[in-house]
Amino acid sequence: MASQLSEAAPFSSIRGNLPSPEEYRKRKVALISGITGQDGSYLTEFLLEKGYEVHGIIRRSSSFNTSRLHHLYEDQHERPNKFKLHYGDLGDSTNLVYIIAQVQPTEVYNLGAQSHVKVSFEMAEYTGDVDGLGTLRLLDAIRTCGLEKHVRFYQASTSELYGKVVETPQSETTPFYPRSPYGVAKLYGFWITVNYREAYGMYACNGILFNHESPRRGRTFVTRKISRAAADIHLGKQSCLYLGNLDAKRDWGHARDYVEGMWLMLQQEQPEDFVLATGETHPVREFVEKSFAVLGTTIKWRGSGTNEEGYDEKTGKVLVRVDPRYFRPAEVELLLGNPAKAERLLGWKRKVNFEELVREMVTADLKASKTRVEDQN
Ligand code: NDP
Ligand code: GDR
Repeated sequence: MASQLSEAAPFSSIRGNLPSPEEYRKRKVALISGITGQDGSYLTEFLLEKGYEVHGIIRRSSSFNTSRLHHLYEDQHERPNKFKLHYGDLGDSTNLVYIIAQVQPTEVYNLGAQSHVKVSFEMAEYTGDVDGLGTLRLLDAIRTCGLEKHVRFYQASTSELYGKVVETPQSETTPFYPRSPYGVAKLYGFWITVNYREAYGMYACNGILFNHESPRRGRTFVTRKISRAAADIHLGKQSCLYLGNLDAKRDWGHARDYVEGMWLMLQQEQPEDFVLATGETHPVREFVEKSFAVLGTTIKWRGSGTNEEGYDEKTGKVLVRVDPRYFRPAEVELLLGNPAKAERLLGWKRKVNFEELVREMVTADLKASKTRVEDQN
């Protein structure tokens, strides 16, 4: 895809003729890996609103993978020089160098990842390659282009780094103890970002983000699986929801709030690492109860372990069952973040609370379920 953006690649060579970092950063050009994901789509909207030219890396796929960007694509005809997608992959260094040289971004957001924790146990090497080494490849592509003093870099780090509970609430000073191949790969991503900051003076930040959700959340993550099933069960399209560990506790916020925090991290005097979280934790079981409650159904529980089930208080019908297939070989039982540093230094604060998040997701899934025709791809 040759770039047609008027402001792309304004400088004549990869390593020559670069203006000072201050001059270079007068343009506002963002490059996002993982732009087709939940966070990528919200971040794109946010940056376009701020007047950025936004470039994204998308993977070639035999099926349609840009549905979360569809509305922005339409908009592209109105703003032709503001939004551009480039084929690429975090496993392909040459391609990353080419994209960076062509786009000459002022900010790079590394959101691309195999982001599913359970899947990472089945695809451990691939997850390590993309989530761990992929971060290195992107950082090195910036250096190869001679832009290490010009580009600001955001790394999508995660509360999965904390893994096994050492202390709560978890903050920037809490020791890491990842519990999955995903967490371990992201540990590499975290430290290589710190290392490039210290070794090459790069403006590089880790956002240690706790779980954040939205109606655009992937359907196999637990919140969206629940909100979607609650809507489908309510409309008689599904009879029962099967889940794994109902006792796991997560600090759930709204993705739209969190992408603003990513941007804020890149607008400071000095690069630092920040936790973004709500400071509240809720069990999966409560997400189930609150989701069904939005639709007027009260869930009661009986049994225990793999025999536990949730039933409709009024009809007695069993609507939720446990399926051990969804258990993980090693689990992260409790996440609860302390966002005090981000609140103090970035002025960041989440806006959407837990109840509002659940309501928004269930309401969106109810609306979508009423008109959904299953995709044939
Ligand atoms: P998603 O799973 O929704 O999106 C992941 C994105 O990465 C997709 O665009 C996907 O492309 C892309 N991707 C996957 N593999 C590759 C690859 N090999 N090369 C290039 N791109 C690739 O994740 P989220 O939006 O929820 O999360 C964004 C980032 O933040 C991820 O790195 C995640 O690990 C991290 N994170 C997320 C949190 C959350 O609660 N959402 C919390 C903390 C961290 P495709 O669409 O083609 O699959
Ligand atoms: P998580 O999110 O692993 O925290 O990673 P997920 O929604 O997958 O799981 C949260 C908790 O729910 C339990 N659970 C189930 N999970 C799924 N997916 N499916 C089920 O049926 C189910 N039943 C119970 C899980 O065991 C777990 O304890 C997300 C991802 O976005 C990561 O990329 C990100 O880094 C972290 O959040 C912060």
